[in-house]
Amino acid sequence: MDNPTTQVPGGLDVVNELDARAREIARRRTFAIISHPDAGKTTLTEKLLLYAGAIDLAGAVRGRKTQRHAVSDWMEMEQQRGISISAAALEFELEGHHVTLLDTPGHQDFSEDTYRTLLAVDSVVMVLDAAKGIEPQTRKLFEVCRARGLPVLTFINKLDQPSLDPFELLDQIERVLGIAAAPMNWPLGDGINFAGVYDLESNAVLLYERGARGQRTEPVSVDDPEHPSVERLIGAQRQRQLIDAIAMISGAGTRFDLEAYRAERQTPVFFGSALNDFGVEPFLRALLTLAPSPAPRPSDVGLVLPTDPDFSGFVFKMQANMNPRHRDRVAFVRVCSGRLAKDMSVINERLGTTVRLSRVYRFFGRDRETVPEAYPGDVVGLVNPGRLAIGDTLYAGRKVRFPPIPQFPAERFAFLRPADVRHKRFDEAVRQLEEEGLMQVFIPQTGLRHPVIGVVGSLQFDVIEARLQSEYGIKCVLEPLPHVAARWPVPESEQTRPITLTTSGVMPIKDRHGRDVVLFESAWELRFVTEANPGIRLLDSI
Ligand SMILES: Nc1nc2c(ncn2[C@@H]2O[C@H](COP(=O)(O)OP(=O)(O)OP(=O)(O)O)[C@@H](O)[C@H]2O)c(=O)[nH]1
Ligand SMILES: [Mg+2]
Repeated sequence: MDNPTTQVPGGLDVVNELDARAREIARRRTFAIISHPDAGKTTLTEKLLLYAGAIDLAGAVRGRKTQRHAVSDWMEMEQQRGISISAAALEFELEGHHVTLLDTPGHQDFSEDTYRTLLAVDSVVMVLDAAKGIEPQTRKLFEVCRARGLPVLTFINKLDQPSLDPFELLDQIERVLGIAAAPMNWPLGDGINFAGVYDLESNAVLLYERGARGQRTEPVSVDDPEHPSVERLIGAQRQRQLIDAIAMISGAGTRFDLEAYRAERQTPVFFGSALNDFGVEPFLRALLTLAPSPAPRPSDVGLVLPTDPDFSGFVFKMQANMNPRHRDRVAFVRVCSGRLAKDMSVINERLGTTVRLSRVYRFFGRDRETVPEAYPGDVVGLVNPGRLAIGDTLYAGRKVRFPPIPQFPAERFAFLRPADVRHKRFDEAVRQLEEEGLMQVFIPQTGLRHPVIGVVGSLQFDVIEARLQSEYGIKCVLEPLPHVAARWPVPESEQTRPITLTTSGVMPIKDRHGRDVVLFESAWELRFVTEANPGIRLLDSI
């Protein structure tokens, strides 16, 4: 290629700008933490923040009232119940890296939020509970990571409690998930006998000291596992077990290979205990060195490279009322290419309208600060005046559209009405929660016309009720309906006659845009109506 300075208007400035951008991209790490509920994602997140110096004191997931809560579980209901409900974005600088970490909820009722979050990251940390191994939700989320080509690092947590045999855990990863598992360190006992981990790469013992939470223990380097110093550190029996384990790993085990990890053929595995701050620091270090920087993204005009000069990004999440001081709605945007600068004008591809970015925020749980610029890999928040929706592509310069973000079909339905029927803000509140993708809203065409809401899992009903109360001051009544599916009837041709619903157990209704929808009480009614209307397709999303 010719020297670009002779070709590009702007000469050296352009080249310097390109260099600066390439450097910013290379130092970015954007990842999500996933697992089955309760494996310890939020606890690990909190400890990673602690080591990164991003917080001074780790909060607890399920603390006493007076105790600090985890930064990523900022929502009132998350703190009351000790579970994560909504994915939280946390950004910090560490050792020259710019890290964006997204702590996701494990519960399947909130999995749509987790799936959307997985669209916005370049790699994943999978947390396993050492006593439980691969649990169903972990398996489902892993499949999503595989489909999206996301490299996975594994942290096996809770070694301070009785655990499965480490070989059994590795075997489960390989068997159930179908990916090679390369141990990076090896646990020395478990439960009350847990003495620490042996670093297989650097031959060092990291000792676990009970009750030493928050204190940093330095690894003790040893010549090899058979050295007498190892016996002094961990005792003869554990040393014997370690030597045997290493022999097995060297013989038949998977050895770490960066290429294989990046190509999703293997997952490097670390053992530790997030609650006890144990093994967290080496894991964080590995994350910085092993996890990939922002990757190219597919779009309607082919792959968008992070180094492409024009800005592009997409909205993957909306959240209203994050901070009681700013009762606003935030659209979370993953930056995919170019550079986003404050006051820049970008185009919303869906509407063809221009959006001026007068305020660009980065987030730390519920806290935010304005930033002058953002680069590929970053997750930024834009205050949404109702003109941005989940899945929207934003771009400047070359027009581009990222793939749509499908909505999960609702499986549970209920009438939603305010306890005080004259509540003025009710409609607005419902619209905002709908915009977040927390629920689908349908409008009956007869009767009192209270909205029918549709969700994937019943815990979402609790969240809707709690948030309407705490964020909008609206006490609501939810009346569950027996329906299990919503379908949009779409005629295959203009000649098709209107849908006939000659069975009980169906409810004709409309969506927000006035389109016809039918709710079904069971799969039987759905099949019956499908067969009775051959020229009409019944779509589960539109
Ligand atoms: N003994 C022990 N308990 C732990 C450890 N790590 C986390 N826990 C506990 O496990 C429980 C669940 O931890 P969380 O961090 O909330 O788990 P999570 O994966 O974020 O859960 P969801 O977000 O609800 O899916 C909490 O009570 C933690 O204190 C650990 O290393 N050892
Ligand atoms: Mg959590």
